[in-house]
Amino acid sequence: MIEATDALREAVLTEAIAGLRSVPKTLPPWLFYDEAGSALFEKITELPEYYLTRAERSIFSERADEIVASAGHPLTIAELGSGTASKTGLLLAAAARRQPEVLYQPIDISESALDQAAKTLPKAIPGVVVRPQIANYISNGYRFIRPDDCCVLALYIGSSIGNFAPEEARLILRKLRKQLRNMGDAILLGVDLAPNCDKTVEELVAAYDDAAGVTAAFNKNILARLNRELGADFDLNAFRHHACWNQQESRIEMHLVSTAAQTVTIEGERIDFAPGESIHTENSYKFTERGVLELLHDSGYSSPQWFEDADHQFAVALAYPV
Ligand code: AVI
Repeated sequence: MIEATDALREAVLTEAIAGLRSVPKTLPPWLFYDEAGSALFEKITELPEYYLTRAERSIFSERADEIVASAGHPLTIAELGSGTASKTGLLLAAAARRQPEVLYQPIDISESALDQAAKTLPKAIPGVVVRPQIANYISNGYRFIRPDDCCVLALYIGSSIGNFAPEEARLILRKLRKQLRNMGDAILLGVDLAPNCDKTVEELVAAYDDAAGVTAAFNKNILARLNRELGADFDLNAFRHHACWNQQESRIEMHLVSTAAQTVTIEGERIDFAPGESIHTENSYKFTERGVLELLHDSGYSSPQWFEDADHQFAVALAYPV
């Protein structure tokens, strides 16, 4: 068993037991992202099947100047759930071409990811100053800094919004809206597109069920984490990774399916599984342009400017508070 802080261990235990007792069984996707899971997610972003990261990066490579020029001036760039901010450099470089200094405010729960961003970005892009905030943007408050009355461009990219149900997504966007002023501020939202003439359901499912099994390992890491941190006794070989497209909800679902009748024990709590019973671990919602427009309108933003990659796989929407 490895040591986690008491508060984190308590949160993992409470949410795991509640999810595994519910019908159908669930586990919350934030449990994916311990050190091992974050490393597996980085690997996912480089897989041939996982087109999302490459498609979004290609939009920024081609349109960063246009995106930044459409936002107010001078600009400070803030980012929710920035991680290591690997794609953000393209937008920061575009802003640094228009003004001598750009303040970048990444907000994330991972201190190590923020440290890496703070170390690498100013060296790579002269003029960029990084002011990280360690916060969980879902449950904690956060505040953007406005040096010299700069306009704020708030990034919520990487399809992160897709991991939340529509009502939660609206709450996240409304909370962000409260930080923005009406003049010159903007949000840049990255969304993965629903199947269309250029994207089949099979391609979409493959992005969540790759041939090398990295996504399967990422999904099973949630059980491995419960074994490591809570001393649970999940047999990882007795669960199968399953990814499927739910057309009605317009989302990819990830599940861990029990391959046998079995009982797992966590902190003295016995959880029974029937053969074929699943634990629902993640939803990844996919959007149409109309769906994004409605989500933004409902959350207090204008109709967006819309940027897609050349293969119509991914989009970023630039919208203003109304
Ligand atoms: C972080 N998030 C946007 C990823 C996604 O595509 O929904 C998480 C992920 N799950 C499986 N593969 C990647």
